Formats: sequence, structure tokens, C-alpha cells
Amino acid sequence: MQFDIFTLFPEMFDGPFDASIIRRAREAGQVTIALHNIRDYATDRHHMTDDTPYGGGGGMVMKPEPIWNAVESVLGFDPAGRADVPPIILLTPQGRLFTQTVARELAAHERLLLICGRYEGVDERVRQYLATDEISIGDYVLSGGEIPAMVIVDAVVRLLPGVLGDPGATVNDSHASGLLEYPHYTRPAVYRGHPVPQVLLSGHHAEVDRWRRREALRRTRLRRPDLLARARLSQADREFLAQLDAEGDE
Ligand code: 9WO
Repeated sequence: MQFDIFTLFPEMFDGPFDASIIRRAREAGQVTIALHNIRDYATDRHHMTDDTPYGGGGGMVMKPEPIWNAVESVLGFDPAGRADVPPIILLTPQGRLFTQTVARELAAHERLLLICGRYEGVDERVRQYLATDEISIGDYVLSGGEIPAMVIVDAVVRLLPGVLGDPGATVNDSHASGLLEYPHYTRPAVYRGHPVPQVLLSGHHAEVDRWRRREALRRTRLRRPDLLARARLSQADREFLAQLDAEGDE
């Protein structure tokens, strides 16, 4: 998969993409990540990438030309109005919420273009006529779209075939099945007087799997009932949840 990231701060991406899973995927040729500095495509004398807003008011708005020029140069054609273009995703607080389902959707593409906004946002014509999608990672005020772009790259790369050592890993992820993760433990068996649940030391894999599923259900029920409402549940899951309800588990 190829990522093209359009940003005023390419240096922000040095650390996150040079480590761990993403680094290995890049070294294995499974992923390429090209960073494009929007300022390089500002053709005026001062390389202006932002300007004051029409209609007045404070702050600055990202100009459409440098962004559009950058995307057109990288693609080799003007994507406006073309059907055969890869997703051109504008990272914006007003976008659709990024979820694991959206990550799976994006992982199916060969190429993704990510546009990172700054200042008060980007000129509306970029959103309306250049971008093909708008994605938010949540309702909080950030400095720009760069960190959301990193979040998307991380979540999508993990889903690409062959990137994770254990192909079943993402399938087994409780979250991938719609639930919160079960509790994780490692050595020592007792730490500062706090023991590891005995079932995890028993070697009974079926018992361990049942315990993990039940703890994922218990935790999701308590902390994220919204996820539980959408999760794929078995009859055994429903019976366990009914038992928790009867016990008033909080
Ligand atoms: C404004 C805003 C308004 C209501 C709710 C949440 C909000 N977040 C922001 C905000 O982060 N403002 C921006 C900072 C202004 C444009 C540049 N910034 C930005 C954030 N560009 N892209 C994002 C972003 C935030 C969340 N997910 C994806 C992109």
C-alpha cells in the first residue's frame, strides 16, 4: 500500500514511521509512505500557504492552490471530477469518525492520500472539490491533521496482509471483534502481593479462552455499552451478560 501525506510539517512523521511495525512493513516493501511538504508547492514569491479569511475574523486559512498543486503533481493529473482516483482524505474535525470498521475499509485500497490541515482549517474548495473523503479521529482540538494521519496509517498498516506476524492476531483482537480487550498479565505470577488469575496459570486453553471472552464482555459492558450494543455476540455471551445483569455487576 502507498500512503501520500500532504503536510506543512513532514518532520513530524520522522519518529512514528521509523519504529516497530510500520518500519518493518516499509523495510519489507509492504508499505511506502511519501511525505509531501505543501509549502514546496506554494508558487508565489513568499511561498504563502495560508491567508486571511474572506469575511474577516481572526486566524488564517490554508490556501487551496498549494494543496491542490501538490496533489495534482503527486498524482500526475488533476483528480477533480475524475472517477479513477485513490481516496483523497482530508483530516478534519468535521469528518466521519475513524473506527476499526473505517480502518478495514481503507486497508482495501492500494493507495491513500492524506491531507493534513493546519491553522483554522483549509479552504472550503479543497474539501468540496478535491477531497473524496473527510475523517476525524475524535472531538478534541488539535494543532493539525498530522497526528490523526499517523493514527490512520498505524491502524491501516496493521491490517495489511503479512504485516503482523500472526495473521490471526487482528482477528483475535477483542477490539476487532467489537469488544474491549481482556486483561493482560505476564510474569511474575505474584507482584507486590497481587496474583495473576489462577485460570491463566492452569494451562487449560479452553478455560483461558472462556475467561478472556468473559472479561472482555464484562469490561465492555461496564465501560463501553455502546460497543457492546454493536458487538457480535454468541448465545453463551448473552447468557453471561444476563448473569452479570442479574448479579448487578458494576
Ligand atoms: C475544532 C473543533 C470543533 C469542534 C470539535 C472539535 C474540534 N477540533 C477542532 C480542531 O482541531 N481545529 C483545528 C485544528 C483547526 C484546523 C486544523 N486543526 C485540525 C484538527 N486539522 N485537522 C484536525 C483533526 C482533528 C481530529 N481529527 C482529524 C483531524
